[in-house]
Amino acid sequence: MGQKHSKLSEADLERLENETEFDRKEIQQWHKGFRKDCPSGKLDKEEFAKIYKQFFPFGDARPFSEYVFRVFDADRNGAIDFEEFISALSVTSRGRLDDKLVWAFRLYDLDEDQRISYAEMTKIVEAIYCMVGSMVKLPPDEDSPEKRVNKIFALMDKDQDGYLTMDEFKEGSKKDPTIVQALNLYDGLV
Ligand SMILES: [Ca+2]
Ligand SMILES: [Ca+2]
Ligand SMILES: [Ca+2]
Repeated sequence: MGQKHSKLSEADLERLENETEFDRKEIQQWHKGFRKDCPSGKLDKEEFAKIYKQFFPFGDARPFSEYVFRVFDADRNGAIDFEEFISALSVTSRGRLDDKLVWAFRLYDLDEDQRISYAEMTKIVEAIYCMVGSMVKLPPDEDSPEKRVNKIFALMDKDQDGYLTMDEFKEGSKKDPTIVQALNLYDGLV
C-alpha cells in the first residue's frame, strides 16, 4: 500500500506517552501490531468484529463488538484510528477503576442521557450472553439476560427509579467486578 505515515511521529509518541498508561516501547509495539492488522490505519466495524470473533469463536460476538466500537470511536467518524485504539486500551486494561467504570458506563448508556435504563442494560447483557454462548455455565439466577439485569438493578439502583446514574453504577460495580471484567479483552496479550 506504500503508506507514508506508517510510523508514529515523535510528537504523536510523546503525546500518547502522556495520555496513556503505556510507555514508549509498548506504544510502538501496539502501533506495529495495529498497522499490521490494519494497514489502512483505521479499523472499521467489520474489522473490529473480526477481532472479537477470534476471542469468542463459539458465540456471536458481532452485537457486542458493535457496542464496544461506539465507545472506542471517540470522534464518531465510523472508524477507530490508532490513537482511539490505544486510548481505549489504556483505560480498559490499565486505567484506574474509576476510569474503567466511566468507560463502562458509556458502553451501557446507549442514548447518552447520562443514565442507564433497564432497556439499555438489557441490550448490552443480551449481546454479552450472545457472544459468550455456552462457554460459561451461569448460575440459575443469572441464566437469562433478564435475570441478570434484574439482579444488577436490584444491587445498583439505590433509589429504585429504574435508571442507574453514574454514581449508582460506580458504587454497584465495585460490588460486582464482573461488570468491569467484561471489558478486559486485551488483557494478557501484550
Ligand atoms: Ca474515530
Ligand atoms: Ca441512557
Ligand atoms: Ca436510580
